[in-house]
Amino acid sequence: MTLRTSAARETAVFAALDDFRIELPSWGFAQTGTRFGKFLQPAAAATLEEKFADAGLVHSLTKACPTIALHVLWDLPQGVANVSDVKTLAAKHGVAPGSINPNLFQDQIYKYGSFGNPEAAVRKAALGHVIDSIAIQTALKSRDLSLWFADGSNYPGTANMRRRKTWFVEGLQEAHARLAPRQRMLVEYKPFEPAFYHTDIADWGMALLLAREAGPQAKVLVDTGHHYQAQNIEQIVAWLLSENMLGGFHFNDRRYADDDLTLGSIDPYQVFRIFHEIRFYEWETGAQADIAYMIDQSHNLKGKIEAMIQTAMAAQELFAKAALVDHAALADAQSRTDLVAAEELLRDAFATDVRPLLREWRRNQGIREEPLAAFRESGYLERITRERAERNAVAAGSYA
Ligand SMILES: [Mn+2]
Repeated sequence: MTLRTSAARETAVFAALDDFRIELPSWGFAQTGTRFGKFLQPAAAATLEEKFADAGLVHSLTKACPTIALHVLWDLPQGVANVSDVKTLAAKHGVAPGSINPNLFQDQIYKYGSFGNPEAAVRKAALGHVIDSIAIQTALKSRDLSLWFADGSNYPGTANMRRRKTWFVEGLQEAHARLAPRQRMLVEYKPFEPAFYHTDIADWGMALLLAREAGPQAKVLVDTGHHYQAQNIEQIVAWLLSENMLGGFHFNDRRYADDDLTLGSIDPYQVFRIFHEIRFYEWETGAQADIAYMIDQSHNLKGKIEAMIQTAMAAQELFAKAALVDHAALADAQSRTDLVAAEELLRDAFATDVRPLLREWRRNQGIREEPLAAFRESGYLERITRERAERNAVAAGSYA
């Protein structure tokens, strides 16, 4: 059984939704594709203003996405010189700058790695870019610096994995020393791709060790697409929570590898189980988990804005379902090892249709009950298609 009365369910879901925010990625609105090619969309955003406008629209329709993650190379190519543009756009479009993402994989110098590169000059250049990114983070009052490293190697014997670990510790410590007191540094892991023999930060254990070595403001970032098949992601979440080392998420779904599919499209129960572990931790400890929920998806086939609205709605639904678990009953069933009763508490919450409560919550926020329908009726897509189509037909550009 879930929480017993409908009043209790409504209170739990509304409180959960009031607190739940998920960050949009600027690159999710741009022309992106697979490593085989891109299918260009006439309405895709090419400028920073267009990314802010699209993100602002998603937030206005969902009231769940007040921030946008920025990618330094793609969004602030002139570094801190672009900060005033970002502030102007944020005010104009009603979305604040969120996490700052340095780019340590696209420049030619990173062919053999960034923080793990055997050449000291490249390691220094990579650190310089991270320090510049922290300056942007400070100027924009962003809380999180989000670090993902593509570093790795393709063939056995070609990289000194131990030396590279040491270089990573050195680089992360130097970057951490530049953080202001309230800023955080999030360390993301991924088992393979683009490197196919070894990756320097391949799993949560490596990310945890490096974050600990870096300093107290470094935490681990869990990208749901960055695990081997069958890995128990909610257990990783539970362990990181118990170590106070879970800093944030990059949400996406997948069927095979890092597929960047819409959150919950393949395995919604997986996302529910992650949210459940967070909420159960908070109930048991009385602590508020300090987690940045972020989306890391780029859609090659779906319309980009629609896919983001769908993602925000899926996240809200699954978070709301997790809020329906009766924690006291669960703790009791676990202590009595009543396996079926314990499992059924999760299954019942997951099976509950929370969409009527979500519609009511949206009415209370003064927005339309059905954000996807509201988007289709808004005429926004038709307008930006007219405005952007001609330019987008000729510009294939960089990744984002
Ligand atoms: Mn990611």
